Amino acid sequence: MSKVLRVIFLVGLVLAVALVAGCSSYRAPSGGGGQSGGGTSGGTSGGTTVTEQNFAFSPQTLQVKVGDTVTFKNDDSTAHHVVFQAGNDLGEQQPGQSVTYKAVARGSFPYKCSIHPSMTGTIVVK
Ligand SMILES: [Cu+2]
Repeated sequence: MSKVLRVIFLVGLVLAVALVAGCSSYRAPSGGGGQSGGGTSGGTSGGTTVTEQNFAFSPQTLQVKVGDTVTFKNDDSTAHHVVFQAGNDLGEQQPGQSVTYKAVARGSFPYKCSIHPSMTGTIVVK
């Protein structure tokens, strides 16, 4: 009897957690409207720094060489979390924090912010 109650309680708990998680991941930056493309049209550039600002990566496409270290700098007032399509997870960055990504192989490496999926970018390694 009490075992059954405990199972019911646990199921309820799991559902509540799932609900909360679902709600919080639903929240998206819907402000603005006409912000498609970002500041630098096209947005391909050299250098080794990607700035996270206004819920966008700048430049959106960064070209580097094998062996370069790319720095992602969070210049926003909210946390971002860079995750590469290939699996590299750079972790969550609080405002003002930087993380680095080492370009070890040639290719095109798309990534996005796992908190704000509309934030996407690509590192092109030559
Ligand atoms: Cu983000």
